[in-house]
Amino acid sequence: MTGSEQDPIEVPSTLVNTLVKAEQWVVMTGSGISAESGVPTFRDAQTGLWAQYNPQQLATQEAFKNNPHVVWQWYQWRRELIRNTSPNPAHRALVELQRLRPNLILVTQNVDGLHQRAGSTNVIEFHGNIHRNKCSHCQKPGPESEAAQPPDCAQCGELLRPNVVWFGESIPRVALQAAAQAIETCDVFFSVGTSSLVYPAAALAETALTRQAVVVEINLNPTPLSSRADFALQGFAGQWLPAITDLVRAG
Ligand code: BV8
Repeated sequence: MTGSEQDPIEVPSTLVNTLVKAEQWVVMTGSGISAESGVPTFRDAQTGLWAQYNPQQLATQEAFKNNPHVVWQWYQWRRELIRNTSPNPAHRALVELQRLRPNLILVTQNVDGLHQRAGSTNVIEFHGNIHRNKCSHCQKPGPESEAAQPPDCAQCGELLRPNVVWFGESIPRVALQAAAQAIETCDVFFSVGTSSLVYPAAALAETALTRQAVVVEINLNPTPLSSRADFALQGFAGQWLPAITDLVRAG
């Protein structure tokens, strides 16, 4: 089910007044914003062959070291699934919001690249991008590959791996700094479609709460952020974001 199939929603007027005035926006998204495109969220039960695996166990250096072929094939399966999806109204609303608010900074935990496919620019990819590869040893970028097994690095001969941030790995410094800098000065911080359980991404909202920003959460379900956010909008990102965009445009 998607946002467009739902009853109409009402954006709180106090939030509308804030958003019409807010110039510096930071929007942080999680896998919930891609759910309406058909990309399973990170904690959705995996399907078929992958039902027996927990993503948190697969998305690690140890899993790749012990079982590179299984981990690689999991990513090939996800890449193929993502290639067969399209951006949804939530992604497209963020493109329009970035047109209306050119200072809007979009930080995503998602690796699917759907924000860029929708037309968002300067996307901060906090956890990397599933469509890119790098060497598991020398870290040099590697070409995309349809291969069923991880290809060898042209530079050092070790195995290529997806260029995503695995659990236990540091967030790319440039992404971390850009996100932190954007939050320092933002008027409004949106947390969209994330369970706010994965750190340090979840800490971004916590930092925004300690600054002058108005914090807005959009999520189907309550999260650890919901009770602390200034506005906790429960429901589909594909419904709330287009409604908010219409009101800002009418501003
Ligand atoms: C690190 C890429 C330091 C891979 C991913 C405190 C500080 C620092 C680290 C930690 C810490 N505590 C614990 C840690 C360790 C760990 C962590 O956070 N563990 C958690 C599970 C407790 N963090 C790390 O390891 C990070 N690294 O800190 O390094 C370090 C360095 C060296 C040595 C030691 C430490 C790295 C974390 C990055 C992991 N990589 N992705 C891949 O994709 O294969 S994370 C993965 O989770 C995805 O990127 C995903 O986006 C992200 C977050 O999950 P969500 O997006 O929130 O998805 P989820 O399914 O949970 O929720 C979806 C939500 O959407 C739900 O709430 C649902 O209700 C909602 N929803 C669904 N549909 C809709 C919707 N909402 C609106 N509309 C809808 N239609």
